[in-house]
Parts: sequence; C-alpha cells; structure tokens
Amino acid sequence: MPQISAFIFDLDGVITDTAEYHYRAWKRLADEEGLPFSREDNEALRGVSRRESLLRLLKGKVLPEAQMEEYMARKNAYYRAFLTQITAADLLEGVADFLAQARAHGLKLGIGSASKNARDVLNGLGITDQFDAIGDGYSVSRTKPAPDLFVWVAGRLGVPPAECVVFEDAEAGIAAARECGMYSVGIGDPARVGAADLILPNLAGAQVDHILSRLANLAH
Ligand code: B16
Ligand code: MG
Repeated sequence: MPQISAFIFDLDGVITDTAEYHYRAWKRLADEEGLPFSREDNEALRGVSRRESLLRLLKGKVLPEAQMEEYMARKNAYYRAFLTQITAADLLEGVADFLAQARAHGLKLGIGSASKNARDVLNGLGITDQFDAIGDGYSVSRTKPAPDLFVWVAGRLGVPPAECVVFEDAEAGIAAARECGMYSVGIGDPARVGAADLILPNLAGAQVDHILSRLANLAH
C-alpha cells in the first residue's frame, strides 16, 4: 500500500470560487479597452498565471511590455477590490469538513496556487493557519503545467512528491501533479480534469478514507 503523507490544494476552484471575481475584473479591463471577452473565454484562464491570462485575453494581439504591465496592474486592482469582501462564507461546500478530516488523519496540508493574491484570499477565508506550507504566485517562476510549484510545496512540507495528493480544478494543475509523480484528484468538469487519478464534482461530502483507499488501489 503506497504511503500518502500530504494533501496539496489548489485554491481557486477547489477551496473557494474566485473565478467569478477574476472574470469580472478581466471583463472590466476588456470593456475599457474594447477587447472582446466572454465568460466562455474566461474558462481558458482557469489556473493560469496573470500574464498568461492576459496573453490569452489578447488572442494574439501584441502590446508593448509597459502596456501589458499597466493592464495587469489595473486588472489586479479591480480583482483586489473584490477580495476585501471575502469571508469564511466563501469557502466552497464541504471544504472545512474535508480539511478537518485530513488533519485528523495526520496528513500534512499545503496550498499550491498560481495566484499572487493567495495569502489575502486565505486570510479572508480565515483558514491560513490550517496549512503547513503555502505556495503561491511568488514561490517559483515556472507556472503550472510545470511541476515546480507543487515540488516547492512538497519540499516545504518535508514530504516526497510520491507521497502527495494534489487537488486541482485546472487541466494545467493536473498535468503539473502528474509530471512530478504526485497523485491527483480532479475537481469539477471531467473535460478539464479527465487526466486525474480520481475525479470528484467538488469536496462536498468527500471522505478522506475513501479517497485514500481508492488511490491505494491504483498502480502508481
Ligand atoms: P493572480 P489558482 C489562479 O488561482 C486562478 O485560477 C487564475 O484565474 C489566476 O489568473 C491565477 O490564479 C493568478 O492569479 O492574478 O491573483 O496572481 O487556481 O492557481 O488558485
Ligand atoms: Mg484552480
């Protein structure tokens, strides 16, 4: 039976749903600049960095670096205005219970988020102190699907990658977990997270015991 010692959670789309706020912030910028941007377009920004999000929003349009920087700063200011409203009520259903179960199992808990705002989101949710390590958009330079962020978090937790399970809602995040030999649990649409070892619609009602035994039965 494989040993599993840590759970590493993505933030947006797994612990809370900040995707709506990212969408509204990008949409405001796009409207101001006369750039077409829909909710469907926003789905392609899930889990990717701020710069990569802007590149995808620009759909091939090339801008000078200074203008890219200004767009990213403006979008981030709009996004951060939403963050001031975040409270424990914004935890996705089942998350508080799932974290408590994982702790009771003696698992180490980490965050592996692409966001440079991850600490502020966690503080707003009131759960910062539940994690033994927090990896965010400042921790490494290569973003998901590179495995660097999850490897960084595992290092901080003092756990080998092969003993970690990543919970992710984005295709790039599942690819990153697989790349470094971690187990992966995909949260949400199988069209996005179909490459994961296990897929769950969300963490509502999820049982740590059940997940550990299903992963133990996989050839890894
Ligand atoms: P920021 P995650 C990601 O969070 C979001 O899903 C993605 O939409 C966003 O562009 C990215 O963080 C960077 O966020 O602009 O706050 O640095 O899913 O990795 O927790
Ligand atoms: Mg995510």
